[in-house]
Amino acid sequence: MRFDIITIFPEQVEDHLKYGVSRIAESKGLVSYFVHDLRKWTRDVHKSVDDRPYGGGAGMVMRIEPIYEALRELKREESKVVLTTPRGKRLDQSLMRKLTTSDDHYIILCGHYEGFDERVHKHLVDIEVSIGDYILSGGELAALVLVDGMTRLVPGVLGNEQSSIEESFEMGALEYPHYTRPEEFNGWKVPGVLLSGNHARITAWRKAQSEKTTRSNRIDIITETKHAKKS
Ligand code: 6GU
Repeated sequence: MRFDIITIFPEQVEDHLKYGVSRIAESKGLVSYFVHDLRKWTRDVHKSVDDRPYGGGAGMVMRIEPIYEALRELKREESKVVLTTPRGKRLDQSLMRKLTTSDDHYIILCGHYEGFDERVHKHLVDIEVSIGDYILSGGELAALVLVDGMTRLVPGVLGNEQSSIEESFEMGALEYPHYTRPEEFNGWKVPGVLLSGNHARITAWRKAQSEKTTRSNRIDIITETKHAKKS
């Protein structure tokens, strides 16, 4: 898997990729990351990536030319171009998995300012992704969320494949609580059932706990999964 990330804050993105799952994936030779400064593809002395909107109004608009030039250099036949923008398709674990399995080269454009010249959306981008219903000041964090979530799904990246398969969202329920030593800390005890050695009881307890948390925090994923299974 290869990611090319185009941004006006290359240091921020590069720095993040030095830690955790991306560092491991890269050191195993399973994923490579290339971070590019969008200003590299500007031609004016000010290296401007944005301009005032036609028709007037507040804010600035990302210009198409530097993006076009960047893609002309980076894009190959098989590349998919992703734009991070609050108006994109909302990212969830199933989209994360679908993207990871369907292609091997992603070019990610990090959104900024008021948005992009509409011709970027229309002619240069394959997929628009939002990471949730709120507004961030820039697309870098969103791009990093996407890259992190996809990287950990690349086969061989995680030590324990099961840990990603069994996880929350795709199962239609949130995780059950975990405990480790000591058995008692500060008067706070580990639930007795987990020390019982009775695996049937432990499994039943975990399922009940998982349902309780999901009902109280995320009733929407219970209903969504039911509907998905029917269709
Ligand atoms: Cl992808 N970009 C920005 N700027 N804000 C967001 C987002 C993306 N997803 C949710 N909020």
